[in-house]
Formats: sequence, structure tokens, C-alpha cells
Amino acid sequence: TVLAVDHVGIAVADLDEAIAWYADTFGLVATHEETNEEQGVREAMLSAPGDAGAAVQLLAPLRPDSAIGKFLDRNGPGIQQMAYRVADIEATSAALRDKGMRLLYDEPRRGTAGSRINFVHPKDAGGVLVELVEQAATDTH
Ligand code: MC0
Repeated sequence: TVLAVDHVGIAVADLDEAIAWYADTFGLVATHEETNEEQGVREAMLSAPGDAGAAVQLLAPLRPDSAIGKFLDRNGPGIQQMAYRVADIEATSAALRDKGMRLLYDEPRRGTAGSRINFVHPKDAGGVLVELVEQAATDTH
């Protein structure tokens, strides 16, 4: 079951420039920043001050052959993913597999702030790369 829209992910070329641009333009503040080697990204979570709702995640590539590097090459900067928060990522993944959807990983991998993540292939999800996020028990984002 989906609990909430967790975040919308936006591919950017330069993370620090993008953080500054979102702050200047929309007043969004970075609440978390992290490098995820396995995913090949440097990323930041942004929110409107005091808003505990869905976040904007800025994703910058660590290397050209990463998912974000390839996305930027093909599309330029823009929305790359839509992330849903789920209570139980194994159960949700199994339910989606039963509906015939391709999950990108056999087992969940590590996402932001100790979360566990998987993705539904965009071709099985209406052209949208859907990320499933099960938050770490202690994370209150
Ligand atoms: C590719 N396609 C997309 C897409 N990326 N469509 C919508 N949204 C996207 N982001 C389309 C292509 O245009 C192509 O369409 C078709 O999918 C098949 O692509 P492919 O050749 O099979 O695959 P690639 O090489 O384009 O890779 C796409 C794929 C990859 C989704 C498999 O990006 C991937 O593994 N993503 C999962 C990991 C990820 O995105 N990591 C970065 C975020 P046509 O019609 O031209 O055939 S890490 C993250 O988010 C973590 C830190 C977190 O939140 O905690």
C-alpha cells in the first residue's frame, strides 16, 4: 500500500547550483544531503519551510554512465522519478510483480537516509519511473 507521495526527483547537472537556485527562486530549503555511490548520485531533499509533505529531491550524477548521467544526456534536466512511500517494500514489490510489473531490483537497495528502495520500470508504469521507499524506522522525514 502506498502511504504517501514521498518525493519527486529532478535530475540536475550541478547539485550546489541547483540547491541555490531552488532557494532563491522558490524558497525551498535543503533538509538532507547525501552521496549514494551505488546509485551514482549526489542528492538533496528540499522542502518548503515547515512543510512535512512531499519533498523535492535534486539528483546530480557522480559519473556519466549512471542512471542520472544517462537521463541528463538523453533529456537534459527535468523530472526523473516519482517516489511513493510504502510500509513494507517486500510486500508492495511482490504485489506489483503479481500484476506483471517489472521491478528493477530483485531485492531492495539502500536509498536516502537509510531507507530501502526499489523501482518500477517506467514502461510498466505509464511512462513514469516509480520509486518505492520504505523509510528507516528512525527516520521521521
Ligand atoms: C528511461 N526511460 C524513462 C526514464 N529513464 N522514462 C521515464 N522516466 C525515466 N526516468 C525510458 C527511456 O526513454 C526508454 O524509452 C525506456 O525507458 C527504456 O530505457 P532502457 O534503455 O531500458 O533503460 P535506461 O538505460 O534508459 O535506464 C532506465 C532505468 C534506469 C529506469 C532502467 O534509469 C534505472 O535503473 N533507474 C533506477 C535507478 C535510478 O534512477 N537511480 C537514480 C536515483 P524509449 O521509448 O526511448 O525506449 S537514486 C535515488 O532516487 C535514491 C538516492 C533515493 O531516492 O533514495
